Amino acid sequence: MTDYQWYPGHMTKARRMMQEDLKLVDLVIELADARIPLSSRNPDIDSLCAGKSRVLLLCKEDLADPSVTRAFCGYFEEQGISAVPLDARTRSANALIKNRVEEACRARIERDRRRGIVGRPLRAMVAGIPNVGKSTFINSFAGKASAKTGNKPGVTRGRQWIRLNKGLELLDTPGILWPKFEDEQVGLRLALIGSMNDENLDSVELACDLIKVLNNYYPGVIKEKYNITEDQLSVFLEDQYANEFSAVLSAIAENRKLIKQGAVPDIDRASSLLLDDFRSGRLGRLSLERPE
Ligand SMILES: Nc1nc2c(ncn2[C@@H]2O[C@H](COP(=O)(O)OP(=O)(O)O)[C@@H](O)[C@H]2O)c(=O)[nH]1
Ligand SMILES: [Mg+2]
Repeated sequence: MTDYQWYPGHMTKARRMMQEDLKLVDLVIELADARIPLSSRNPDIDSLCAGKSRVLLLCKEDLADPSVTRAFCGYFEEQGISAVPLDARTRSANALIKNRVEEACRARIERDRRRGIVGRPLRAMVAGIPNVGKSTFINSFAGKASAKTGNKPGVTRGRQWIRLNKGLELLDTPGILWPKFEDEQVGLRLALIGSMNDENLDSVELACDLIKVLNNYYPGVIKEKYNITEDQLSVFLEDQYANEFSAVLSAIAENRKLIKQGAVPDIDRASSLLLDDFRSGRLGRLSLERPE
């Protein structure tokens, strides 16, 4: 979880650091989450990166619905954005990404050639919202433990370049971007994938929202995984803010033997279990958005 709160001051600072680093690079490698490729993109990325080449990586594709990810790649392609899905923990997409980087920078390479400039490497930086996989990707792409992984923002900012080959250098510190806040649904999806600070969230409420979202896109998943009956689910969906709001959570608690003193189903633990099962892929590869 990120423990970083995006107060206006933090956003101003993040924007300033991004703008400084952008002066140094030809290309931005933008990271989004494959499960929510729209909600996990920074709202100002287009204006921030105006005039820069760009490649979009859809991280955590191992957790996302493959057919939805394919649809999103087509959707971005139509907008002239080259998108590559990947599991950032592995190196399997490295060659493809290097190709896309060179494609995206072809105009600059040509211009250098016309002007007789030789040996100037392309310079790139990685950017994205917290927890999207920036450090993990830099490690895999650079092929050594050159960037810290983990969830603590605010690591010292020195400008160091990682030389990937003769033609390509990567800024070792990624640009940390703020997410979209205006749209409530966007905030909910970010919370569901675990990219908001859980301490400020009501896990029972969040788990109820997850059940609703999943029921919309993947009817059957919750029922099958936790042996929930159609009745329990429909009572929940019809009456979620009344007394029976926790019918499904109670059933999950009973199914998983999460029982409090007095034989009461522990819906707090059931909520955490459900969220955790979803985030770690134990409910399957599921996407929470579709192309618009
Ligand atoms: N399953 C999966 N987990 C990933 C992937 N990329 C990153 N992670 C995990 O997501 C968490 C956040 O990654 P990190 O690289 O620290 O994100 P950053 O805040 O953008 O630098 C870590 O626990 C990573 O192991 C991916 O492609 N698939
Ligand atoms: Mg990081």
